[in-house]
Amino acid sequence: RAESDRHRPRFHFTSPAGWLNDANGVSQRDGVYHLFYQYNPVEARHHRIHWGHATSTDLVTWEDAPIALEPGGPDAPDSDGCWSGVLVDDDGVPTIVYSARRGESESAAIAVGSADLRTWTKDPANPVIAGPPADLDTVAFRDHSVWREDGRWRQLIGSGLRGQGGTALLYESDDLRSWRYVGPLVVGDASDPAPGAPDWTGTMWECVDLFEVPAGRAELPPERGHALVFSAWDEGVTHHPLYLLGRYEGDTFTPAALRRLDYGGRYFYAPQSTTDDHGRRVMFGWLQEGRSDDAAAAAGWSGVMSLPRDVSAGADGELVSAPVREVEALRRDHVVVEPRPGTTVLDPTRVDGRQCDLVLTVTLAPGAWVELAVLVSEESGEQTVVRLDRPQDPDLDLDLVLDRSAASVDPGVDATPRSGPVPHEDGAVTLRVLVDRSALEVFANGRALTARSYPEDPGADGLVLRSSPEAQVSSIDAWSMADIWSGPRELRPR
Ligand code: DQQ
Repeated sequence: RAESDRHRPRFHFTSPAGWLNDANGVSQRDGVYHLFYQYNPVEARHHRIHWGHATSTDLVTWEDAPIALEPGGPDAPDSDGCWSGVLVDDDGVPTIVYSARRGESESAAIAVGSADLRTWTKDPANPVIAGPPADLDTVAFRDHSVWREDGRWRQLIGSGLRGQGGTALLYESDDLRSWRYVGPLVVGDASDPAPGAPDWTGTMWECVDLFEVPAGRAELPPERGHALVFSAWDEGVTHHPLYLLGRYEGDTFTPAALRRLDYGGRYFYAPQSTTDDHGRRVMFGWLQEGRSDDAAAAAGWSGVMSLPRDVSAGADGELVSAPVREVEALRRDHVVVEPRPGTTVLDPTRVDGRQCDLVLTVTLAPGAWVELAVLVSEESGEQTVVRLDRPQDPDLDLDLVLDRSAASVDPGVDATPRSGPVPHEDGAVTLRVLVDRSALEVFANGRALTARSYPEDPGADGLVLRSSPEAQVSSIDAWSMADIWSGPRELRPR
């Protein structure tokens, strides 16, 4: 079974067994990166969630650490799960702030770690916040963004105000244990944009993450200096990650713009980020499955962690992301392909199409298009197509489209399209596509589109470039990517 599962990624982080979802406690301490994650080590479904833990010194290869948190006994506030949260440094003491789950009830809890972060002790006084403020009619109460400011702690907890929209509730504390409710930092409007829109803000915000936008290439006006990232949720449905650009000051966040963080929608869900020693904003997101629960259960694993992303402001001040440059260390066997007009087939003996990094520089005249088909099988006709279209109106953004209509002959996998706008100057675009078995990460001028694809043909490793005559593809740089485990990562169910 799982060892031979051809859909299991080889250079993305996956859990050693069972189920993985959100990134938690994303941080760097004494030079070491820590990635905790929502984890069910027993089976590949979301149930009795633990905190898994892995460490890395290079953001590329990972070493498993012992499970950090597991659900408490029948009377504990976290008897049904230790849900998402963060890791902070409390004057030298590593401290986790997480959501305790018992039945449907949600509260905030803490645990302190040994200096090596391998042993965790839950606070006997948990929960430290028993639930949402009694006078608010809330939709859910979970996930945490915690920071130090002006000599005290502040924290946001994701929630929704019934009849209004998603929100982040602001609290403050001197000691991480006793918290004072301040108020909603900002409240979304669940009626605008409309439900179903790709930037619908949902009725509840999961995994709120507030940070100062790293300036990157832009001069940031103060009214757009902060980003509040959240994942729009409604009635048990995980919709998509969004962010507000705005200004955080005092007890409020004044939004200036609402944007989509990743055009893959729920395939890059519940991201969490931290500032590392290089001053980068490093972000991880959860690549959900696009196959059925039964298929994941049969495989014995579910969920992939994204490559770490370096997130900063693009030239227009909006967030752009790219895999951290450390990922390039996995590149092998550089191939430069001179594209031909029309169709170019990449030589499968020179690039491993199941596991590769592809970079294209393209200039699209108005009306031009280019598409890169990956995971192509001539036998089954399967192909996953990444496409860029330039509208006739030269002032409009490019359209980035992921077409999975022929991605798999398995009717049980998600084939819905994904798309979003890509800003450009005179049609110039750098397109980067990373394929890792079923995991796909696409970046076009810094706009990300993440998804999953599950061809049935084990030999679906073809790479084909097609373009219209008005498209100029100057070059294709292609690399096979190394495994980060020695061979496929074996499952080690507990
Ligand atoms: N996943 C966690 C929650 C969070 C959700 C539970 C987002 O804390 O709201 O596993 O995917």
